[in-house]
Amino acid sequence: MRDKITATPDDAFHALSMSIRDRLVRRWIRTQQKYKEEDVKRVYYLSLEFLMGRLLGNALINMNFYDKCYDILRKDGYSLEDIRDHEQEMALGNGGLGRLAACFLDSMATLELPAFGYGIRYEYGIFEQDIINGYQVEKADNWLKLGNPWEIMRRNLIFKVKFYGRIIQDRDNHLKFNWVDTQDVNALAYDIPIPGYGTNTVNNLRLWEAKATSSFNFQDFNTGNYVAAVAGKTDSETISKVLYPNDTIDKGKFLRLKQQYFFVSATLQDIIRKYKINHNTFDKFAEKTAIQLNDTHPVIAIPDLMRILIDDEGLEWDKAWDLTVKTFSYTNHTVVPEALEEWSESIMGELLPRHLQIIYEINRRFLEYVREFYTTDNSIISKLSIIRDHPNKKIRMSNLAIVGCHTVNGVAELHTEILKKTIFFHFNKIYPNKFRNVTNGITPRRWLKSANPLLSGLISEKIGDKWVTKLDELKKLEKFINNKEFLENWRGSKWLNKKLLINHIEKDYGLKINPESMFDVQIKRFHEYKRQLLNVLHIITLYNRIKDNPKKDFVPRTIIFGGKAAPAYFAAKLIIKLINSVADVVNNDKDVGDKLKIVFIKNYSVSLAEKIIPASELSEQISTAGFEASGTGNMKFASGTGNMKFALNGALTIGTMDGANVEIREEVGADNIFIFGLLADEVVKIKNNGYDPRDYYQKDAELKRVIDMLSADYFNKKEPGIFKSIVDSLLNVDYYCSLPDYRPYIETQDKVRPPVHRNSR
Ligand code: NBG
Repeated sequence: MRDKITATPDDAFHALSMSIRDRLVRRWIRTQQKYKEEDVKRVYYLSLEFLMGRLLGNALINMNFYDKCYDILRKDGYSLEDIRDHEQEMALGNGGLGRLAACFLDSMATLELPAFGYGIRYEYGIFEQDIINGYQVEKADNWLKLGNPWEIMRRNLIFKVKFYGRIIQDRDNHLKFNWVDTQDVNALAYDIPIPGYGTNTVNNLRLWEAKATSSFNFQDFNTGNYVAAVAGKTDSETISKVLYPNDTIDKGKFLRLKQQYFFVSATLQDIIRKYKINHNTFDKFAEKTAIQLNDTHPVIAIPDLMRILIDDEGLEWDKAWDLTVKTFSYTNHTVVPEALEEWSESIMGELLPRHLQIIYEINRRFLEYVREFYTTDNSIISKLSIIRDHPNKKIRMSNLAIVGCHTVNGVAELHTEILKKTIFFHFNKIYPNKFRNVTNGITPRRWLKSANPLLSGLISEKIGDKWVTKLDELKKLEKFINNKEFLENWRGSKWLNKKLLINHIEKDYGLKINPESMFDVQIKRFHEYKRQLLNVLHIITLYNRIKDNPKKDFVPRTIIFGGKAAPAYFAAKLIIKLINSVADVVNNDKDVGDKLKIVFIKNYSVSLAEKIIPASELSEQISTAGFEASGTGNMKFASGTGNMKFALNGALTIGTMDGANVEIREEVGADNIFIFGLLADEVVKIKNNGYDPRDYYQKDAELKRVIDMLSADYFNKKEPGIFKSIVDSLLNVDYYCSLPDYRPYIETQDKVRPPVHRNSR
């Protein structure tokens, strides 16, 4: 018990959240009851990642209670903003894939769809990033240490998940197998309410925690071996301990396959339990159940449903297969072939022997079909096979997904086309209607209404607030395109948002930022294909120009970076160090002054994105064309906003013809997005022709000078040689085509004009 004097801000956060959750629980129970009574078709979104961010502000906004709550608290001497800042982030995801899952939950609840999210309740989310001497240092994200007021433990909802063991053919039915001598782990459910905006619908996100089936091995315990006795318990509970911090590539890790099957098995048992409340047979299963697989991570669900239907429920193979394909669909999030998940056959066979057997049977039947109706060419067949034979046997999870789902979608038009024309070419020929595009989107509740109250207030004042659920409404703003007062207020809001971000930067980094400078922002995971390095080449170019000509008129810029690199991804981590080294020199150079500042905001997260994006004026979406499946950061203010010319005074985009940029250009018009660089097919062509990056280096004096400075340790005098691998890779390989895109990028950057600020006119 605390009173007003002893209560900490954290206490205030917990008290407020609990009382808001209480209000949600009533609606939540009603929603779930209604789904049950009406026996609706349910959609289950299975994802190994949910990058939810903070929940309090979002809940208040969706319940239409934010302003009222704000006033009540203020009267009591509390600030809602401060309280919100005390919420630990729910950072159970790496990047776009996990954030997309979170946005979908918000949208589905708002659309009142009977949707259920399923995932893992990781004890540790994505690592916390610190920057020490310019280098990324990882720390554990102990987000649950103070408890989580949003989750409700369902102590009666526990499922047993089996691993290892062996299989025995059923004596009476040769198609059935019994999976015995297994090592079991319990999955315990935790529920998080997902309120829709402006509706009474409250959906559910169910996350599983791993619990040992029995706490001790009594044999060991009795012989005095206490540590060995509890070791088994800790071992099984490590399954839900920590989120894998890689994005894009997570290959071959045993624990990760365990995580995948753990949450899939518990989820399918739960789905079937719910189905059986209203049904005695499986006849209607596919009519009542849609399961969306977020990337290949939950694809083991396909053989698992087959196993349940055949071994536990006694269905024939054909019937089980028909239901399975009609139930599942799969979203692909990457075209990089080396990033597609594969599991070694021996690992799969050891951990999930029955599943491996089922996968072989699925593959046998599929290849039989291919030979009969498509081709007998073995080189094509070996590409289509779910099992890869060479150099060692692997299960290709994407091939399994395509065969076992009724629909496969890419996440932007270009991406879907690349899937159909390249990596899944033959699959698309075999199943011409299976591939579909669903371009990623974002929830305007979090990314506009909540993150940018100034701008959203302004918008609602002019056109009402229907835009919060129907972004097309924003088109109505075109009427005000020449309205002086509106434009003035628009600029004012951007100015204030920049000031808020400046406060944050000055407080945390001790840097003085020029509010008149253009805020040029690249926030996303660090990956070579995203080309933060190209951005650095631009920065050094600007630096040289200022140094050469300090008196010349120059568009001042503050260039902001944020993002984490996978802990084992050396090249990406070195780019973080490079940015910080360049920042050190540029920010402290008297000739540069406030014309150019570089800020690396550490520990980039959903809540930091909510602070940075409203203040940004130029968004960098500069991946090598063909590599970024979609990009969700780029959509924050662009997608669906129609031809908002006045976006010229908001955030512009500079980018390649990649991912969703292509569609965004159609939406916002070519004058609100600066496009440059090689197209996806040109990237392929130039690589096939074996281009030499040194040609670009030799022919472009400005570029040569930049690279020579890196070779000469200009930015790292105290640590000579550390950037050698960057220079070597640029000049000798340049896999991501930074050199061919350098000149077009620089020329396009030169054209970007800053928005006009209130105070600068
Ligand atoms: C990522 C892509 C992004 C895309 C998100 C969400 C993976 C495997 N892929 O371009 O790199 O925006 O998925 O679809 O995380």
